[in-house]
Amino acid sequence: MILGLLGLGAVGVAVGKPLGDAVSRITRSDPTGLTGLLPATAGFRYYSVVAEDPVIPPSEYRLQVGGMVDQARSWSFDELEALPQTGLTRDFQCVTGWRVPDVPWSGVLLTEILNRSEVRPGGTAVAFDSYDGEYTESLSLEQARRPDMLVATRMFGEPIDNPHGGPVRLLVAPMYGYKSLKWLSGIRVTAAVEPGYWEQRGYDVDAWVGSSNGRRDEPV
Ligand SMILES: Nc1nc2c(c(=O)[nH]1)N[C@H]1C(S)=C(S)[C@@H](COP(=O)(O)O)O[C@H]1N2
Ligand SMILES: [Mo]
Repeated sequence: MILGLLGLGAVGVAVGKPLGDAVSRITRSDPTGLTGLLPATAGFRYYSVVAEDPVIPPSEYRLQVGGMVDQARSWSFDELEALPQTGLTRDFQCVTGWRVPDVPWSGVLLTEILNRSEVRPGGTAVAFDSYDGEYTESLSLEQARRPDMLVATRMFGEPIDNPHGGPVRLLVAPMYGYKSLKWLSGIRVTAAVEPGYWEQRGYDVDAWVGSSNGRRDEPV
């Protein structure tokens, strides 16, 4: 892994591995590092915890939904696009300090997918897996049913590109960016919250912007 090229600087958390230093790097598809200056994704820094990002053609994409549900199944990209679509415009904010205001997203509300899966009575949380084989995330079932939790297929009115987690990523709009898992491959309903990748390394599970992680919500 190539470390720290985007120069995010020190992260003011006392616990865990400093996220910014650990994972920020320039995309292979953009060795000039100018991605952040392109209009489509202006302001975004690119993050990945793996050396080789997964590349998933939309025609091969599958979202596996299982765990404590009565209707486990997989969804193709086209099937997701045939479900009711929701648009959300929200600030996107990384816990390391950068923020992109008013990002338009669209996709399927997580609760729409959960409803169609028929969550069993013992299910109280949701775990998320990535095609990268490393990154994971989690939400309580109550959080997952909020109207600002999206299985996102579009960003800035375009299909989500590969560095930003396309064809399908999670958008956890009211929380720090690390909750918004890229290259979403699986949704599992669980009996208890299973802390995700950064949460196992000291970051808050409940990552509400401005109320956690030492309130490091000032844009750099
Ligand atoms: N699979 C995966 N998802 C991920 C990450 C990651 O490293 N791998 N980084 C997270 C962090 S810390 C942030 S701030 C956002 C960044 O989104 P971007 O890379 O599209 O800018 O993705 C989140 N989702
Ligand atoms: Mo982040």
